[in-house]
Parts: sequence; C-alpha cells; structure tokens
Amino acid sequence: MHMNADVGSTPITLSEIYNQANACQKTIALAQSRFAAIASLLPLEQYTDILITGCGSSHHLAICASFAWSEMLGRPVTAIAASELMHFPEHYLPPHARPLVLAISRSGGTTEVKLAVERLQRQYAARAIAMVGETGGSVASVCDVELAFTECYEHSVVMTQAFTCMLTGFYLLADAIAGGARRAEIATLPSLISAALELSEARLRQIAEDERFTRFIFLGSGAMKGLADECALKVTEMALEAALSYRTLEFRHGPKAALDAGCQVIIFPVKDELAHLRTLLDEIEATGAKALVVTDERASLVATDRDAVLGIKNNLSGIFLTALYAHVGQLMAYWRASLREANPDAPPHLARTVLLNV
Ligand code: F1P
Repeated sequence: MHMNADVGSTPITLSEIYNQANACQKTIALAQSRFAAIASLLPLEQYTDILITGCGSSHHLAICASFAWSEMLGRPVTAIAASELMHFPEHYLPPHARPLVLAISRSGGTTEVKLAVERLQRQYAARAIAMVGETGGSVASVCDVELAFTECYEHSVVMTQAFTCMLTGFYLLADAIAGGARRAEIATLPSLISAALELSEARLRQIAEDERFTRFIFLGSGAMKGLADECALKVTEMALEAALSYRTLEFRHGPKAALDAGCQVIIFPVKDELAHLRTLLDEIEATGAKALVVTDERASLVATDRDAVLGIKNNLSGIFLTALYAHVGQLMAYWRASLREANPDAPPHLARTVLLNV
C-alpha cells in the first residue's frame, strides 16, 4: 500500500480508500460462504424480476452491480433507488410480478431501503437479500437473508472501500450463481486495484488541487453511469463542492452548454462508445474545458497526444471496471477536500446514518 508521505496522521477516509484492495481480497475469500447463504432463495428462475436498491452511494453501487448481474445471468436486472420503490413500485413492476430484491445499505439501517423492501413484500410477496456493511440492522431485519460485508467496515461517514468491496461481492455472487466461470478474472481485482491506486494518485491529486477548476463533471453510461454518479457524490460530500454526473453521450445534448475553462470533465468510456469519443472530446476542448479519459491501454489508443488519458492497465471485462476505477472519484474528492480544508471523515449535515421519521 502506497501512502502519501505528507499525510501525517492519516485521516480515516484516506486509509479506508487505501484499504480497498485488501478488503476485496477478503471478499473473494468469502465468496463461497456467501453463495451458500443465499441457497434457500435460488434458483433465480422463480422470480419475474431482479431488483437492486439502495440510497446514495448504495444506489450508485446498485447501478454498477445491475449491469454486471444482467450480463452474467443473461437476463435484465434493474437498479432502482429505494426512495422510488417505496412510493412508486407499480411504475416499475407489473401487478403479478414476484421479484427478488437485493437491498444495499452500508450502515444496514437506512429507512428508505427498509421501507422499499417492506412495500415490495406486502404488494408482490418479494423475497429479499440484505447486502450490508454492518450486521444486525433494520434492513436485514426485514430481509430473508443478510450478507454482511464486515471486511470493509468503515468509520468514515463517506463510503469509499465499501463501494469497491461490496461491488466485488455482487460480481462474485452472480458468478457463483452462473457456475463460476469468471471467478479467476474477478480474483485479479485486488492486485489491479492496488496497482491502480498507486498509479493514479499523483495525477488525480494534481487535478483536484488545481484551483483553476471550479467544477468537476463525470461522464459514464451503462455501468459507468453508476460510477460517474458515485464520483460526483464523493466530490460533493467530501469537498463540499457540487459536482455533476451525466450519461456520456447525453452530455452533448444540453449540459455541455455550460462548459468553460473552469471545468474538468472526467470520462469513463465504455467500449461501444469509443467510436464517438473523438467527437465528444473535440466538443469539450472547443469550450476551453479540460477532459480526462479514464481507460485501459487498448482503449486509450483512440485518443490523440493532446488528450489527457489516465491509462489503467488491465484485461478485465467492461462490467468489472467499475470496481477497478472506483478509487478515481474517491482520491479526487479526498484531495479536493484537503485543498478546501474540509474534513472528509465527517462532512457537515451528514449523520452516519440518516434516518427518516416513520
Ligand atoms: C446511504 C447514504 C450514503 C451517503 C450518506 C447518507 O447510506 O445515502 O450513501 O453517502 O452517508 O447515507 P447506507 O444506506 O449505504 O448506509
């Protein structure tokens, strides 16, 4: 683990960011026991729908996980924010649906997640798996099975390593259900994450500490939209600067109008978008804004010398890249917070668990 020399006594958030490869290694070791724990809810063919839900970072994690589950299981898997499901389930499910719900909550106690599960149980006889960071909370109390990711327990208010670790847990679970063919590939994640953290830090810190930038905008589509949302939330929560997230090509249709030289746009392209990346980069650069493309070496070949590319070497399938790239927003947010003298361990207005009055 590389730790920056001038950190002094390391803030909790930074040590948790740097512990993510280690936590993932433990998650991989626990894959078989977690698969065994959900055996009573299998096979998946008995469910009409598979929904993944959560709030905030946990919802972003749900978006990333849903794309991986869809591809690995060969059927649609949908991420829906818990606050939507608790009030408008009929918008997302037909009357005779019988869904399986994977309910994510790092704290294990977020009210909207519990209420969403209860509504789906009442209205659709849903079965539910709690995917939590802390065991024994109110979300697990209403679910059929609890999978507790205690290996990535976090003291910081802001979710960092738990995002990567629980997402890896989702990959492993879907893979085990599908027969285990991708286990070896997923098992390469800890060493790739460890190398990527070391490789990215100086570059991301330089960008985050650049006072010319007044706005950070993250772009991603498919699974990468969950990642872009999460990166923007990290900057907002930790550095207390409103950062934005858009679907990559949707950004061209309106949002790019507000670009100027104070903007840094970070793009997480998916493979199918590479043919259009040049057009997007030209449009961004024409406004004076700066772009950074986060991609692997093969994909970076589409960019020219004048483009900024953060090349994170790997041979992973696209669906697993969200866990590899999760540290990008975390490190940027951490160093931006440090520039602004904001405390990333405990942002104002955010209790560790924000509970609704019910
Ligand atoms: C959900 C959540 C966090 C967010 C903030 C408020 O928490 O929205 O994602 O960063 O701390 O709560 P949880 O249900 O995952 O514990």
